[in-house]
Amino acid sequence: MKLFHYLFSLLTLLFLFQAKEGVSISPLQLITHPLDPLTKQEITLVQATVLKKYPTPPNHVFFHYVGLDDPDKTHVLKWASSGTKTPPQRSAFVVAIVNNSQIHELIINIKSSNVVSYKIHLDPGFPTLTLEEQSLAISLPLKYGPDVESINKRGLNLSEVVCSCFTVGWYGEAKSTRALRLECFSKNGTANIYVRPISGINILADLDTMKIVEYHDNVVEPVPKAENTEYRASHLKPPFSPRLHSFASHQPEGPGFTIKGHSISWANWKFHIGYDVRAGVIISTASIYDPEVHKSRQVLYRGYISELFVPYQDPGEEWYYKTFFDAGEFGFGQSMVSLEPLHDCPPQAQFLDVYFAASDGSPQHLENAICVFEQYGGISWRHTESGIPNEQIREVRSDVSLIVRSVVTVGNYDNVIDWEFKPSGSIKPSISLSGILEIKAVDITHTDQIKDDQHGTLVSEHSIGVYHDHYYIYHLDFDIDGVDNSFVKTNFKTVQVTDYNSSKRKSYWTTSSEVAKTESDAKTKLGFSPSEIVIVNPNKKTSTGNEVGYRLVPNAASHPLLREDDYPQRRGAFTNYNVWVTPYNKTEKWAGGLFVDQSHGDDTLAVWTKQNRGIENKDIVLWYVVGIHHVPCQEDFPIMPLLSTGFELRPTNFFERNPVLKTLSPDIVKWPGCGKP
Ligand SMILES: *[C@@H]1O[C@H](CO)[C@@H](O)[C@H](O)[C@H]1NC(C)=O
Ligand SMILES: *[C@@H]1O[C@H](CO)[C@@H](O)[C@H](O)[C@H]1NC(C)=O
Ligand SMILES: *[C@@H]1O[C@H](CO)[C@@H](O)[C@H](O)[C@H]1NC(C)=O
Ligand SMILES: *[C@@H]1O[C@H](CO)[C@@H](O)[C@H](O)[C@H]1NC(C)=O
Ligand SMILES: *[C@@H]1O[C@H](CO)[C@@H](O)[C@H](O)[C@H]1NC(C)=O
Ligand SMILES: [Cu+2]
Repeated sequence: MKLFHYLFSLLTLLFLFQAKEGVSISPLQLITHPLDPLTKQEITLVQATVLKKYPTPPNHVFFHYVGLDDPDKTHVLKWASSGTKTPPQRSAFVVAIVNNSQIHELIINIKSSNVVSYKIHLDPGFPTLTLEEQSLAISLPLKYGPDVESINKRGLNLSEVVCSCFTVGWYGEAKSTRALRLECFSKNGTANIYVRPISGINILADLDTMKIVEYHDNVVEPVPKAENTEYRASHLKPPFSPRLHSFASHQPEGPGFTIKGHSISWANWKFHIGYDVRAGVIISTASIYDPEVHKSRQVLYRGYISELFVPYQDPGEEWYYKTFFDAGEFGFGQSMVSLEPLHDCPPQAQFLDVYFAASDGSPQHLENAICVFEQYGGISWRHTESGIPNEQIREVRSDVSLIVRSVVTVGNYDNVIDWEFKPSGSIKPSISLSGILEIKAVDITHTDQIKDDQHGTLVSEHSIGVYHDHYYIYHLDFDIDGVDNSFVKTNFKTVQVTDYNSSKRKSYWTTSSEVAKTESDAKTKLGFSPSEIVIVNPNKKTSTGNEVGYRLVPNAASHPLLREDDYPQRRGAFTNYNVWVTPYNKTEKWAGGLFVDQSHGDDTLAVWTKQNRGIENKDIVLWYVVGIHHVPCQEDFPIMPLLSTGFELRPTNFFERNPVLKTLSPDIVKWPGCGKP
């Protein structure tokens, strides 16, 4: 009896504890920040609201985009500064295709479940593909008589063929319908399908009718062999390379960051991790604590990858169309994959899940989509002083970084997307590419046999790794100590000394700064002459009179090599400059346009900036293009080791002095069984 009573109390306590937990923190359900991504429940509500307007049947409704409609920035900032708990009203933006052809844009008030506004999109360009239509399309060739024949004719086994879909691009057609190109591969003897294309077959599928509408079988090059294409450890034969020694990461005090809902606090940083089915991870309302003024100061209102443009450089019939826009066409967020604990992220990482809407509007769950972790960050600063007699001075501070990581896998390529934060105030976004090259099958086995331009590198027998680019464009909405900011370009110039009485030197360099007044002034091609790119708040100065700011430390710049009037380049015209600045405008989110599939390039950053709007002492957005011209090499085959690039956003006269002067190195972990500290 007594035992029973005791058990009962324990259960009651547990129940109460759980109930309390449910009310206070339930990260996936409760909105704690106005920029939180749509929850599972909200996606369901949005689905119901749209289907109430267009009931099925008689309508056919497919959801191509469901996401948070950005709350007004002024409301978000007011919410953030007032400390109130209830976030502003939430709305969803939806792009749905009704009855297989009408593209509807809807705004839905989530609380009242009302369609607030809607319009039909009639201009060129189609919405992001759904995962479902892609999977339907890739099953078409295997059921299509002529294709079955083509496969048999090549002596291949139909059950060992898989197909993949590719967006078709735009090449000057006045009108077009939604379509995909299909290409098939052999999986006989390898999981590495992309290096085994079945060439010579051109297949076009119409997406509205979900039927093959064009089919040609022409040239036949051999399917490259399966040998030496495997990458799965379980399918590789010994001997393996020397074993790497183990590492341990251990945080006896636990992680140094806390995640509440989607808001992170760590060291001197506070920021929010959002998610969008098109953009993937979105970093917002990042602010840093300034010990001099005892408060947090705004840095970045929002940062995300707005588009990724990947044009291949083979103009032939089977390749010319391969000019992909991975965010707008395939959805960067939709293409995120679950991270593998312990390998994609270290043992001490914490994970966030995400939800997005499937094509029927129902919420889909992606587990472990984002991870957050700390890692050894190298040296923060150091000095050895040997100039003072009889004194030994050596001061070294070791650093810790915080990383927010996600992986976007669009077909063959994997993009590891990191946002690294530093206690010094730096933010270091980076991208690392891995995955598999797209291979063109050819009839040669040695470079001696090359006659024409092969548009790539012979990376293995019968296998050309085709030249291509990866251009990522970041949307970086800085709010340095407030929304009104300016863009300052500092050029370096050589000065000749003319008065030899005053100096023995003949020359020196100095700087001259220009504040960009309009969008045209800000357009910058980097790498041709040295310059510094800084966003400042002209209304706020340090005690010595410098404008507070953040600098863009770019990587090696890359510039487009296509003609500006070439169709893919018109659509990807946001790569014409490395740096652009626009006045903040809620609707200007996607550098390649809102409707990118088969777009004509009339809604790009390059078009918006023709308005040449004023950008001085205004709420401005910096756009930065990170590009890689990829000349494949044999080491990229059969799978590519990580290729990384990145840049730094670094405080510049933002703080009065080194902000980590008084940041001590983390304590040394006393590891059991290890003698030395
Ligand atoms: C879709 O087609 C159905 C059946 O023809 C029709 O009843 C419905 O009104 C159409 N929906 C729209 C939005 O036009
Ligand atoms: C599949 O691969 C095996 C071994 O690599 C080969 O013997 C066989 O002929 C292949 N089958 C087809 C249909 O290509
Ligand atoms: C085709 O492949 C399937 C599955 O690998 C196998 O069961 C079948 O025997 C193959 N057919 C021929 C004709 O090789
Ligand atoms: C430099 O000094 C010499 C000798 O003192 C003088 O003659 C000359 O005028 C000076 N030049 C200038 C540019 O001041
Ligand atoms: C916002 O951008 C769109 C597209 O460029 C433009 O049509 C609209 O006028 C802009 N709004 C403001 C307030 O500038
Ligand atoms: Cu590449």
